[in-house]
Amino acid sequence: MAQLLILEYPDPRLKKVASPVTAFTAELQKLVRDMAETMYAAPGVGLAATQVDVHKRLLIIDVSEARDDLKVFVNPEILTAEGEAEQEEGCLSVPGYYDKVKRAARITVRAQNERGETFELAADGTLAVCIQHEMDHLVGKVFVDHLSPLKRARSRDKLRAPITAPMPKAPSITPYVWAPPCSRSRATSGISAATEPPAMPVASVRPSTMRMGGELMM
Ligand code: K1U
Ligand code: ZN
Repeated sequence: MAQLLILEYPDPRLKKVASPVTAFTAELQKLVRDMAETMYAAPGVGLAATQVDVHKRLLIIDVSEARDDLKVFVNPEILTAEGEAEQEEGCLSVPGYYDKVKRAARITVRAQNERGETFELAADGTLAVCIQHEMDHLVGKVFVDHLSPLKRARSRDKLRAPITAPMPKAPSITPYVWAPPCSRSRATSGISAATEPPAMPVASVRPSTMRMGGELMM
């Protein structure tokens, strides 16, 4: 199995429309396994093939607490949709941004599994939200596309913004063995606030925005 790279908004490849799966091959089954490994590692509750740059109508979901109920939807279609529900959503392609989106409260879906067998499923709650969210990916839509232009710009800015974290400077004469804050806490380090080095804001860029030879993508 392999973990796949998840595309991040506003990568233009997230806008591609997926085409139907016509061959239920060992290659498709490997893609399902790799997507599952990627989703569980992220961690996420769903993943669409579009997000890993495969433009086929395939998505996976596991909303179970035990993370042991993987659902595979190939060529999914919504048969019925009713009611309205507004729930906070996140997206592995828009890391760190969450917002409420209005969707149908109850849906029925027809899809095939990875072996090509057709099934129908009625869903409500988080499963219904997640299926609709993942099906949007298959037509090139990300959840922030449901938001106002202002909120969408905010989500884009959040992905672009450097993270400002307090990072103590190592003193020149150390009365204790200095370690960066990630490897100790004030409670466990045994040093008081008075002896701790002053906090200094240091801009750091999250690694996901540094792909493409270290160049910022947005
Ligand atoms: O990127 C994705 O499409 C996956 C996304 C699915 C989703 C989440 C919430 C509402 C609608 C759709 C995620 O999984 S984001 C991460 C997340 O919500 C989560 C991760 C671990 C445990 C519980 C939730
Ligand atoms: Zn998503």
